[in-house]
Amino acid sequence: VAMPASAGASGGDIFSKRKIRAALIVATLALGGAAVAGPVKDYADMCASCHGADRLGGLGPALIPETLGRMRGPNLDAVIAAGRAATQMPGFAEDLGADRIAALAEYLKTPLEDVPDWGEPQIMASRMLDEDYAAADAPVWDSDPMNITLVVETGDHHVSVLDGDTFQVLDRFETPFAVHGGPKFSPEGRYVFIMSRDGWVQKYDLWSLQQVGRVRAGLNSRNIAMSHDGKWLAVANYLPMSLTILSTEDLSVARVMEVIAKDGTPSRVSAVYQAPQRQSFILALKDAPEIWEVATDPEADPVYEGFVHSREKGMVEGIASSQGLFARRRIELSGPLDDFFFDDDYRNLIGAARDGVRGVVVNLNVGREIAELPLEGMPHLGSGISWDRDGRRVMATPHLKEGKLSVIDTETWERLAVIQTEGPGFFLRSHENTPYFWADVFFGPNRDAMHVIDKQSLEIVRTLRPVPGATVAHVEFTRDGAYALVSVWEDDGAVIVYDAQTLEEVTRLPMRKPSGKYNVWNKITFSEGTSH
Ligand code: DHE
Repeated sequence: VAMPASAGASGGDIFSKRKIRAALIVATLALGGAAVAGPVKDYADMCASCHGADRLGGLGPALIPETLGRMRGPNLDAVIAAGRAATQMPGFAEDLGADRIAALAEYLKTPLEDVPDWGEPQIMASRMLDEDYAAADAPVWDSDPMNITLVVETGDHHVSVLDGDTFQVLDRFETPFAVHGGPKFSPEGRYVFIMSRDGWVQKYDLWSLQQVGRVRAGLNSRNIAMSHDGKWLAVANYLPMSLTILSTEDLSVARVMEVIAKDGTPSRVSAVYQAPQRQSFILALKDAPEIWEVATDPEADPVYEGFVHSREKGMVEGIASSQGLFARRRIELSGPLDDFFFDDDYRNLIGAARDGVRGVVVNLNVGREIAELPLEGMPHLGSGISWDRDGRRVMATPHLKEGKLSVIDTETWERLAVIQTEGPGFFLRSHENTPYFWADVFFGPNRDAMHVIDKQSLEIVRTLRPVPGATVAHVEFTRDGAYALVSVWEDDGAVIVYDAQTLEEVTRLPMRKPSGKYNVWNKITFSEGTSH
């Protein structure tokens, strides 16, 4: 039975942890220790009641390699031995000892033998709509609704809702365990949808400051995308290999698309994005050389450039699996793409080839690769941003394996410049009203540095080091671009607000390992310099 993955949200009460351990021991004795000794039995005795008999999660998160392999922080043995701070997870060092803990950790790293069905009936059975939720007629606060900014706090699985003018915290609510990727706002900015790596999707009403409900759309998921009209939310899954499309209205299932490549290979979905001008979702397959385009508005066929253009020119074979809503088009590639970026009108997609040394440009209208450029050092194109420079539209991307940023001309697809940084970075951010873009140094000894770079000269104008030794990463701007919010990505971290012009610190808001930050206006207007 699926239960809300709310582990860890309600604080690290030592007494409740003791109670959990005591209850587990009593339960084990009552069962008479039926199974054979070993990690499977230890799992059943100690872990299953919170993490699910099938390791797919319950009160606590799923304990499968797809989830565990992604978690940063203390290693698995240490978490089993000592518990996890600020969560309900107790320590088992006394009960199990080092050898049994090591065996248990190894067991958790083995893939599941069987992935249970996770289709419409299972997803619908997991849906929980909050009974005490009441939709407010107007916001229950008097801040600018377009300048609300969310901070995902991964330290204790919460989101803080900030007034973007005063930086006052209006609410701090619990999320599912291990949120990943950007939350997505409804087009008018009232509702936000948040996804966890365990596949939970949470709907929250910013006007009422209340959760509306949750549903488990996948067992292990990558990210979510909102349709152009706000009606549908696509969830990219690794487990099972599917794309789940939910109704944003009530989190019900609109469609579960099994992801199977043209040659019959089942595939995980690397990521899904909204292509607003195309009125479609674009997704990349991780295990097959294909991109899919899924229609979200059949009424808008004339501007549905992807389909119409291709159909008229007869350039793409096997265009759509069907007509109408959620019709699917396949674009075949020479190899799978891991991570990608779109140009401004969503005509072209630039993706990172698996070899980590090339970028591949795919024209989505004609449905084929049109250019290739050298991008060694594993470009992180998902973090790319674009702006105008010398009358040309350029984009920049960090590299996960090298301390540099590449700046690319999006007309000729040539690399114009390489900016050396103090180490490999993860996120880039800018805003149309600021002359700079901000680049973190997420990896290596200089992860406490944040470069501020001139968008025209491409010179680093300042390197900020707000907390020596602490990771600083990910920037979001206020609606007008006047302030930049930077995460001090540590458990006793903070969001630091900088004046985006003078680069002086304005204020510091204590936060628990803040990761991404998301401003309503910048997101719903597809502001230049933000992720989409
Ligand atoms: Fe992310 C966004 C993929 C590891 C924090 N990350 C994304 C997106 C993708 C992606 C496809 C865009 C989704 C979206 O916003 O809709 N991330 C990957 C990976 O493949 C990678 C390298 C390996 C993995 O673990 O899956 C990875 N990501 C991480 C982390 O280790 C980070 C730093 C910590 C964490 O929370 O797991 C991390 N990723 C983020 C954040 C965003 C993100 C904060 C949203 C950025 C934004 O501004 O929109």
